[in-house]
Amino acid sequence: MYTQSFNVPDGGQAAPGPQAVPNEADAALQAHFDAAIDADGKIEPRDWMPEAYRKTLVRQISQHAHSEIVGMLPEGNWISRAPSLKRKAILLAKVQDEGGHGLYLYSAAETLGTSRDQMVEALHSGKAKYSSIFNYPTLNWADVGVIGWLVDGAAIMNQIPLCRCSYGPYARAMIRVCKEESFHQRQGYEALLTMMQGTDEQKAMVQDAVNRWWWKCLAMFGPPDDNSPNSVQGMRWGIKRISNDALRQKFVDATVPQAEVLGVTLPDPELKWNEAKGGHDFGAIDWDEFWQVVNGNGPCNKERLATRVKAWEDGAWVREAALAHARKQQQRDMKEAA
Ligand code: BYC
Repeated sequence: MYTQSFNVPDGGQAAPGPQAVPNEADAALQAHFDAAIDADGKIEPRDWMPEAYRKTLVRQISQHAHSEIVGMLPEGNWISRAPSLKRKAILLAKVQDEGGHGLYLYSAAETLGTSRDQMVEALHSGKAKYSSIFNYPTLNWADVGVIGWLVDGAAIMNQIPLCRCSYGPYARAMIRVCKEESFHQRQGYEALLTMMQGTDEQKAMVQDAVNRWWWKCLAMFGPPDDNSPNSVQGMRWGIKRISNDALRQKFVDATVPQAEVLGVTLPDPELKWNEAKGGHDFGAIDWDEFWQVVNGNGPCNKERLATRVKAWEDGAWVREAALAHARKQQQRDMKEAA
């Protein structure tokens, strides 16, 4: 079962970040917290918060951070094979941005009293989840464009409401993340537009990539609302603002006209406009496949984790050197102050 609960105290034990208080004294603090949530206010790191709220945030933010970091891998594979200097420079910048998003998010989660080392350990040991979407392979250059257009497009749809999340550090991190994601989405769409003006072979590559990624992107929004155990409380706390199904619907409705302009067919014979609901109907998502992937059995889960663990181990000397330097600096500062 995925959780970071092992590093978030359950009872009244004080966490290094926001102050925890014994349960008996909670009523007034709880009322203050509830009032802030009801008034659509922000909760900040030093504010009292229920432990369940803290845990939910650590779970979601750390999972989000891991997704950004693991998300660097499928596209990173293509940096050395980008078809031009321009595409290479764009892809390098994009992958670097994802690394930055991971760092803002780890920092936001650290304000809740969980260290980055603890979060990284949870990822590397397989306890922590990251987005299902990054467990699929990137087979050709069109996949890189489709990741920008559809994966980042889905990410933006999910993340714009998070800019209004009740937890201040997460909401503020998401504002910058969303601006950068918007660039990522456009570069992907533009790369695909270029390919769609090319040879028949290039057009076929784009269609093939869309066929392989479409359903995986719909599943990215998480299980249907009636099978989403965290949604009700997440919405009550103002962490989630729009439900998994509502975001999925918005994504489909926004993407259909973009596909028409691009000249690709979305691989769903049941996809059609429904005048009565003011949105598109679409076919059934394969949730068995989704859970297989989430539970570690997707096509690339093992490879992705192994790559992250190796990068961490290979970087041990850098962390040791940085710590040694910090210790020396501290000793020098203390000597000077004495
Ligand atoms: N993959 O009750 P639910 C990016 C889990 S980064 C894996 O609906 P919740 C990008 C869920 O964790 C994209 N697991 O949960 C980066 C829960 O399990 P636990 C990442 C998933 O939290 C680089 C269980 O299923 N974005 O786009 O209310 C390059 C039940 O779900 C997934 C974020 O992380 C999934 N797709 O809602 C390019 C955004 N979906 O934890 C692009 C922040 C669900 O109880 N996160 N699960 O064991 C969220 O908005 C929410 O956490 C979710 C799930 C909508 C993902």
